[in-house]
Amino acid sequence: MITGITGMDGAYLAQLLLTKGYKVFGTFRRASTPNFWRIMSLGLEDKIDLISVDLGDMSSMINAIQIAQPDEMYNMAASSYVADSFECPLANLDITGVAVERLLEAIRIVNKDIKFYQSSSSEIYGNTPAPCDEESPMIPISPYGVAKLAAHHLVNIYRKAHGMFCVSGILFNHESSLRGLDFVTRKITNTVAKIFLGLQSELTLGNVYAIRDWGYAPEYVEAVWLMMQQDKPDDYVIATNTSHTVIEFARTALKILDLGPKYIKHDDRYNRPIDIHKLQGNYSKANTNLGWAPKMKFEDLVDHMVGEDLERWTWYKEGKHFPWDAYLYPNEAKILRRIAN
Ligand code: F7E
Repeated sequence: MITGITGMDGAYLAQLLLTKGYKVFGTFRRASTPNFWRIMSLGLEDKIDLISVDLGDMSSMINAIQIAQPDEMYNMAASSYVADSFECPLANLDITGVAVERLLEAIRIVNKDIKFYQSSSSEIYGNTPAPCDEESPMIPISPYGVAKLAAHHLVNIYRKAHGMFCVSGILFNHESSLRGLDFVTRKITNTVAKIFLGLQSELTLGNVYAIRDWGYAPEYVEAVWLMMQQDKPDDYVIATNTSHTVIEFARTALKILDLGPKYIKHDDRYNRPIDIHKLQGNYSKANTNLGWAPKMKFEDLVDHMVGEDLERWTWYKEGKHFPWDAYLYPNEAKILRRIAN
């Protein structure tokens, strides 16, 4: 069972579990605009069972657990946009943090043997000097980071107090062409593709000197699965051990399409009240215990994402597809009918 199956990690994890022969149940939050484009673009819509769950509602979680009767539960649901957590801190604390307590309690009540994975985040470190590993001080500087740290500690408590198999994957930034457009990498690659095709004239960014450790999302969900297959539950940092500035990402993306940096503009509206300056991880423990290591290099990641966005916008120009994230694929009606039934 995957909570947040409509998100980037949820969709990739579902794909991975299906290849391993799992039966996959996914929970999603019903919204006025359906959000199944990732599931559909991976061709998963007929292969998974969807259950509507609101992370604010404990009874809907218990109901979902009783329907799915999972052996493993992966919590990929959160309000994951850090900037938004400054605008709506209470909602973020509830959905990103308190909801994890609800999930853990629901498992404890229904079936303590269900293994639980929590998507923790490098945001829990705040400005602790890089590189960070599992032992580094955790001093978050965003409401989102505080919520993730609360959840992180709760997982530890349930492991020790109730003997439950629960793990936290401390994932550093991980990206792909299924990333939402709010996040800086996809915002850059999507805009650069549009600039190349003459559909947009500039790339407007906030703090371009922020440094992040960017990996490739499909590789990160493999690490997530490995954590759940260990004899002993434990927490793991998943990262690339390298880092780059936002402006480096933007320049690299522009260069791939032979565009210069003149398109990059600054707008204070994209600055956060406070921002982590540098995030870089150390994945040694995951390498030793899980045998995991990242494969895709920074330049290849940027190249891949630019290529995918260019393809989407080229289709659009040719009138074949509307590539926006909320786009309803032709099959969407089918999946919605199935949910309604
Ligand atoms: O920002 C700077 C921004 O929104 C990266 C989430 O998955 O990873 C992600 O959080 C950096 C920040 O990701 C723009 O200020 C500049 O320093 O892509 P982002 P994030 O905040 O690091 C962690 C590990 C998570 O757990 C989160 O859920 O880029 N930046 N200009 C900008 N950021 C955005 N979004 N938009 C800009 O225009």
